[in-house]
Amino acid sequence: MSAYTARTHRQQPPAPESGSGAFWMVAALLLGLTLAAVGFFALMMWADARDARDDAAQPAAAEPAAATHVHAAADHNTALPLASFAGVVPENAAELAEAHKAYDATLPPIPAGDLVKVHMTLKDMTVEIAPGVKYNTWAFDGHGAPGPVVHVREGQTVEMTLTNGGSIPHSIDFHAARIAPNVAFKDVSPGESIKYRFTASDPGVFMYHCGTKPVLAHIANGMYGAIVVQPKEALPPVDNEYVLVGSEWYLNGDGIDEPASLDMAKARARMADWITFNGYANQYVTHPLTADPGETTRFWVVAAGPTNNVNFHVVGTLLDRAWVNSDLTQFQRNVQTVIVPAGGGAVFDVKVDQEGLYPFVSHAFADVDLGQVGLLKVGNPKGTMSH
Ligand SMILES: [Cu+2]
Repeated sequence: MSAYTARTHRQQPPAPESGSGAFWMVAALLLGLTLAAVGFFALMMWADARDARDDAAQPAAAEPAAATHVHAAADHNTALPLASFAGVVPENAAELAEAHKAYDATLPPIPAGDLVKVHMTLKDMTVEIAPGVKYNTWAFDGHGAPGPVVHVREGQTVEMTLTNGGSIPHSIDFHAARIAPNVAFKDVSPGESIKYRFTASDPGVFMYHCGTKPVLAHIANGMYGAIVVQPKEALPPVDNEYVLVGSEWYLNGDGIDEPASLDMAKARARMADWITFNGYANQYVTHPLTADPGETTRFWVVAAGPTNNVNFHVVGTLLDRAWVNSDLTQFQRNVQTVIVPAGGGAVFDVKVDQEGLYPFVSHAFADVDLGQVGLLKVGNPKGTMSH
């Protein structure tokens, strides 16, 4: 698994072969051609300028086209042509990946009592989304992305308080809630808070996210997370439980010398630069999740998007139990790959007997190439994964 070999952001141009006669002959020829081309384009520009002057003298017949141009110019996050920064990392990426503290995927315990109070403060903050790649997020609870995992039991009441410590309005929408969204999920101005309650009546793993318009931008900027609602009647017991939130990032720069921000045109075009589990490319390749041979591991998976599904698959085994669409009333057995739709969730149990490194991926392999892969390290295998 070559995680960071794609390319680094400073590539040296090839050195010219100085002192070669052939080189100078070619150079002279190219110079001549260039001068001819410049002359031709100068002539064309003069003709265009004359046409434009003539057009300006006409009544404003082309108003709608002009208005469209103004709109495009106002969208200053748009850079054309769309430039990809996929796989662009600094030279010391491997070292930085090692130093990165991986997002803790372990499912946290359920708080006691009938009422679970959750308080998140939104912050504008810069986080790393790949080794040496910085991004300006709007983050839930100072976590970067995803926000904290909320874990409750079916029947508990969640009291959500959202404080907006950012610079523009935000909100929080829980897919696990049955509640009037115009009341609960409304925008909160900077410096203000909103508080609402809902009963966790539906078990499963659900997405939460900012629902402020344009939602594409707010989710793409890191405003998402997972809430796990355990069913009253317990699922089969397992040995390890991990939460994975899939998402993708759309960058207006490589994020290396200065943090990148959202490129909205790329988000609309679905042209991601990085695709991640828990917000950081390949973090569980460098820092694998663990299990012992013979243990069963449960993955609670949410696809936050904003747009991509997660095609969940574990290399080297099958999904022993798959609660598709996080419908916990029934599961499929021994399936290979399950789609977790953008805005959806699913739960997977995997029992691995043989020691080894088992990659968990989105089996849409462009996603793996952009960082949506991790390892389940079973036991203490020797060597590294070369898949
Ligand atoms: Cu928001």
